[in-house]
Amino acid sequence: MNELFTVHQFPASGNAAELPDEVREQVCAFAFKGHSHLGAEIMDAFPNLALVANYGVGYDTIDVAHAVSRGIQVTNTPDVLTNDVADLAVGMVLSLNRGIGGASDWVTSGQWGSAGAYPLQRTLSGASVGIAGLGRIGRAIGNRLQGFETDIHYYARSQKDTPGWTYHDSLVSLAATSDIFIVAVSGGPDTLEIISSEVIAAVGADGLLINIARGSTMDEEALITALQSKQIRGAALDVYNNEPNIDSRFMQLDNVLLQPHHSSGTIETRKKMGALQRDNLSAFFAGKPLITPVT
Ligand code: 8YV
Repeated sequence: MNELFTVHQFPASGNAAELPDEVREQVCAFAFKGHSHLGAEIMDAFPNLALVANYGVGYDTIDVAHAVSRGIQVTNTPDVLTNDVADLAVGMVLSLNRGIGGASDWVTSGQWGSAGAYPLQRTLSGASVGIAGLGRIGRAIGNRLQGFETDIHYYARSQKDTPGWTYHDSLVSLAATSDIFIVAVSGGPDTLEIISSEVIAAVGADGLLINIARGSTMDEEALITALQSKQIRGAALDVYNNEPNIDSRFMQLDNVLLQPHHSSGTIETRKKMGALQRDNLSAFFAGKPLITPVT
């Protein structure tokens, strides 16, 4: 980036006013990374801002409505991360369902020798998998889990062309049907806490909940209560509210698999995400059409 563009680092304090006025006036594009809020106040500190190029497919922390109102374009990095995100979701399903983490601890702690065989786990083949959100990532998860001979159900705003998969028009109905309930919806105001206490209750005492989407989609208080009281069998989470300083009660639970929001975190995919972000910036500066605009 530094060779291609004149780059100014945004102040670590988050306070745009720390940048000299002439720099704020010169800046016309942001290379945005991370999950902090990018709202009107920051955008408006840059009078000539015309592009926010996001490093990531999800742009829920960017105030897109404000960007549009100011004529600021927004781009993201779709497709290049779909496979890695879906792979991690499947890894979380396999690991949680078979207790792979606990089984490893069983060996390393010597319990295999002292206490005998590891407690029996559950079969994945034949299980009902419910996927909330059938965008690129939800579909890729379904395609993979179909290979494990599971029965795929999904919730989306409308029915999709997915022969053999069962559509549900309500999240409660999907959760009630699922042995394994996977959240793959986009973040943002439309999906805020849509995984409500009612949906979580419907997952049931035999059910697992996987969240690969955004912490904001979840009623986290209800999830923690359900996990503490074993109202659901377990949860595998890659995303939370207040990352990376997540609710410490998660760390006290024995029925969770916790991942540090790294579903796109491979060398290959992060390179592709960076290249796509850079290519959007290059297109913008060359006056060409943006490659992956979201607005
Ligand atoms: C992050 C993600 O962008 O693409 C997304 O929406 O959640 C991730 O790939 C990544 O962690 C970089 O912030």
